[in-house]
Amino acid sequence: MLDYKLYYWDLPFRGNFIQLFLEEVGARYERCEAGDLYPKQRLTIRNPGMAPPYLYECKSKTYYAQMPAILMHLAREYDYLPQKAETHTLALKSILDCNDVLMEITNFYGMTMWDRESWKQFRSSRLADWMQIFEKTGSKHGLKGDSGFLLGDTISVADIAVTALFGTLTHAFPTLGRDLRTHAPQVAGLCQRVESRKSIKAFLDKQRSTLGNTYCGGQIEASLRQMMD
Ligand SMILES: N[C@@H](CCC(=O)N[C@@H](CS)C(=O)NCC(=O)O)C(=O)O
Repeated sequence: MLDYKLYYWDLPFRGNFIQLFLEEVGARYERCEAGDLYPKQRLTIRNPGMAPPYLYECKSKTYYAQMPAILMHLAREYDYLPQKAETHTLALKSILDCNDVLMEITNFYGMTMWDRESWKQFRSSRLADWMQIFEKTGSKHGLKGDSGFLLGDTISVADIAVTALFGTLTHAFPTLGRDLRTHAPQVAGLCQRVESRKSIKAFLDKQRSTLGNTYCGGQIEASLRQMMD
């Protein structure tokens, strides 16, 4: 008996935000091909949504789209949200920040390809600033290189999101691991710790052995790869 079906391509990019969470909480789920719903069924499902990921919740026969909304829904279901108003809001803010980074690093989902100059500028300014934003958020809530979490002393959905963002990115593009260790050393440590959690590790080991260092696929991944040195 399944709890969820996740409709996404066999790619880490945005799907891993949901998959790492489902693995962390031990939910019974299967990943289904995005094309089973997208684009033909996107207007006919309960709660229509523009693009994958789509999460189907079996118990309510309900679909959810928009990665941040899906994660917030799951976090509420499994009690992975901080209790205080400020940190609760910061959990959502962190997920939205992650989603912005995904959009920026893919140049608005491949609307234009990277060139050396624009990539250099992005890497040294906005990407570095994004990393520092997460680092400062973590520091404020007691995150250390070898202990703690982004928003306090308990794991929350924000830790899953930040790991799905930077763990996935630096695995796909190891050279960006240097940037993360420079601008956000404590976040780098957090990603390693979250990736080592038992069920997440088993999932990532399997995914990485089949997909290698694939990230978001398509021409935009090829363009990103050309930028790495
Ligand atoms: N804001 C949405 C973005 C969804 C999105 O752009 N999905 C990509 C794949 S990661 C896609 O399928 N785009 C095709 C489209 O928008 O038609 C979310 O966070 O889930």
